[in-house]
Amino acid sequence: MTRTPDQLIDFDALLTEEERMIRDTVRGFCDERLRPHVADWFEAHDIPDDLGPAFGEIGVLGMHLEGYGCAGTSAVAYGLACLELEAVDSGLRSFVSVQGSLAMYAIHRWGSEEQRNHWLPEMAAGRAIGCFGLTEPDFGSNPAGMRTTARRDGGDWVLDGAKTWITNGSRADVAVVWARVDEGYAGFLVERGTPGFTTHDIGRKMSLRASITSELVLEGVRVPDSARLPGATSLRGPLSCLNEARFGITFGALGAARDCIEQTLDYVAAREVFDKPLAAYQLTQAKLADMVLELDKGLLLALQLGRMKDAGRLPHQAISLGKLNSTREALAIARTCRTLLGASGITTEYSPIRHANNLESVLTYEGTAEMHQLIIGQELTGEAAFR
Ligand code: TGC
Ligand code: FAD
Repeated sequence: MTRTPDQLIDFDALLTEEERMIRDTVRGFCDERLRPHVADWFEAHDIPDDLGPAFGEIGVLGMHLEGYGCAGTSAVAYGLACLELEAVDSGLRSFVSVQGSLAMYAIHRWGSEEQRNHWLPEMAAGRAIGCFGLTEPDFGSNPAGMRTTARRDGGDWVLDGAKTWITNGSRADVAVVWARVDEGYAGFLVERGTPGFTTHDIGRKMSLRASITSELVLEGVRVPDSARLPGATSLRGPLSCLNEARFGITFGALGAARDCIEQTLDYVAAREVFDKPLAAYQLTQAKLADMVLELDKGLLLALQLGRMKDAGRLPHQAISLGKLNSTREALAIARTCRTLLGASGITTEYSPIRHANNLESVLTYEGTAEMHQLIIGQELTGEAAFR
């Protein structure tokens, strides 16, 4: 009998020894430090304060970046870490994605040497937390319309506007804030406590409850020119960071799917209906077979994208294929697993409904499924159908 859903395709044989070692280290950390507590964090709509340093200790924060205290692993190894984290909860993978792929990547790619030296080692260790403020109340899918502005005032910049749905916004020591400037768009490092900068957490979430989501308000926030990311002058700045996070999600969402299938395999073996195990019914097996097929296809696509990324030839349109496929299929798998668990599936005693609710956010953030269809559509036809 196959023990894990990816054994049929011998997925491990496609990984290097180092990739398997990193994956197993993260999996061990997840089993010991995260999985026993995650249902409580989800229930409490909160995460512990020491998560950052704990992630820093195992080296997953900015792990695919080079230098400045970062591990410099392959993209595939980073993807596998995301997969293991999201097998626990999408909110925990989000913490790592936002820190490493969005905030740290923005500083690494577009920042000055001084900014890199100041922030990256602290962020890699989880002693400093970052957030990434792109979305605004009226501009989510279309960040080009943003209203947040930064205007020059002597040697300083003055920022006004609001960002919303910002992961870790109120926990962050530094917010990467994207704003409109006379010449286009620019990114700024706004430190917590800067006068005029406030945050408010968004409550009553039914999804990503083991994650903090906040609004950022900027009212006449004055920062020096040294807080501007000097390399970013157009929307390419923030969109290049999204590529990194979307790549991580391509692997990550499949972790949530794997966890749902594993829990469901155990459940259907133990649950007796009409005098025999639920696992022994053809309708159950058809669902299981289809889910494992989608998971394994998703893993092969994710790995191919990872190999292309490590070879330096991954177009952002191909990342859209991965983000769209993994989130859409993982959500379908989580919902199907929920059906197999019957009434038991509606409580957080079992993971599928928590994963399904989380995956609603994952389908939406980092570009909605529709945005990724449009990006792929534009690549195929040459026609931009966004506007
Ligand atoms: P467009 O005119 O196509 O491009 C503007 C400039 O950007 C460049 N570009 C890219 N560069 C790098 N990577 C990409 N993926 C890029 N896509 C475009 C382009 O070459 C151009 O550069 P330049 O220098 O010539 O000016 O832009 P557009 O305004 O038409 O928008 C295109 C569209 C709709 C695809 C884009 O706006 C988009 O992707 N929208 C979705 C927004 C989104 O994904 N937001 C995510 C916010 S962060 C988040 O959700 C975090 S969730 C927490 C977690 O990750 O766990
Ligand atoms: P809208 O853009 O209003 O879209 C609503 C619907 O319209 C969607 O179905 C969309 O696909 C569709 N639509 C939009 N345009 C078109 C079109 N041209 N054609 C057809 N359909 C269209 N943002 C950050 O900047 N940083 C973060 O850290 C962050 N974290 C997040 C955490 C969570 C839990 C969530 C839920 C969101 C987070 N976001 C973050 C915001 C996220 O990126 C946005 O929610 C997302 O980009 C979609 O924007 P919107 O919610 O404004 O939806």
